[in-house]
Amino acid sequence: MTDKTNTPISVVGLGLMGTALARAFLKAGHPTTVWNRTAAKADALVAEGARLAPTIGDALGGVTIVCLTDYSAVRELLGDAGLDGATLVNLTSGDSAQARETAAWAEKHGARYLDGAIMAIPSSIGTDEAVILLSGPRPDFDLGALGTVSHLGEDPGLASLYDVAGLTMMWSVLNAWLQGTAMLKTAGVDAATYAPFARQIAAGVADWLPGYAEQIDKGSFPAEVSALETDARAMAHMVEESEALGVNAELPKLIKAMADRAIAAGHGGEQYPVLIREFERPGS
Ligand code: FVH
Repeated sequence: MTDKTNTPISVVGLGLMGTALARAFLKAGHPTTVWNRTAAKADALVAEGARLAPTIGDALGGVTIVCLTDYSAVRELLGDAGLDGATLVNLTSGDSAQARETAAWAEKHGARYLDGAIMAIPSSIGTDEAVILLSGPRPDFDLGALGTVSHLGEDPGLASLYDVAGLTMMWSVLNAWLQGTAMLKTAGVDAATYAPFARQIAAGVADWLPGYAEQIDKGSFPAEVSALETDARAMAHMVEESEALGVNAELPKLIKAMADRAIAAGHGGEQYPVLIREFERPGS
């Protein structure tokens, strides 16, 4: 691995995120080159010590971090840039198919290509809380200046898959919290009062994951704590309560419908993670 802070880095795309990435590299002491379609966005970084590449081609000398709106912008920008010999780390958000296609495309043009995903907001870049996922060829350079960096494997689609899986977790948890908040507000309980209780429940559920994951990986779901048919009775309360209170019942109904289908398929005596079948092969 090359020295932590001496690797020359280029950052292409100086939106909110790209600017934070470039600033973190500068702060860590990396010689940092920047390029942006709208050149004025580089001014502050240049004042802080970055070099402005006059053309996109000039930005492709060292390890090049790309952070644009989407993958079509990446292909549009880099299509004519001359990628032979370049090392690209594409931290633009997308899905795994886009990542794999872009990896094949970049490699065909002679570039070494890593895909990546940023699970962080710009203000946390450069701290341990910023999770940066990489996949593709194992890097021989260090991007630790950005935060907690993990290389997930050779498949370039993995970082995007983890990203999407993480977003699914995030929005599902938030929606569940909002559902409970809406219900409690009908009784005059404000969001701030409910939040610590909700947090405790979410943390408790998070503790179940390793045991449930073991059941999924073994494909065996003995009801050690509760059977799915018992859970489904509690789900009915969730639907009925929401409807009676006049709050949105779509999420409770979806949760119950999935459990009902698994029960109808003969899994009512098994434990909750047996529902993985409903996610993998609905109705099986
Ligand atoms: N901001 C965030 O919190 C999230 C956190 C998680 C991951 N994302 C992803 O990061 C990518 C960039 O997001 P961003 O917030 O920096 O986005 P913008 O501030 O809108 O900047 C977009 C940059 O992309 C440039 N750009 C767009 N199209 C083109 C193109 N055809 N050719 C060249 N550059 C292009 C744009 O340039 P300009 O408008 O300033 O000239 C900006 O530099 C994104 O995938 C998030 O999902 C961030």
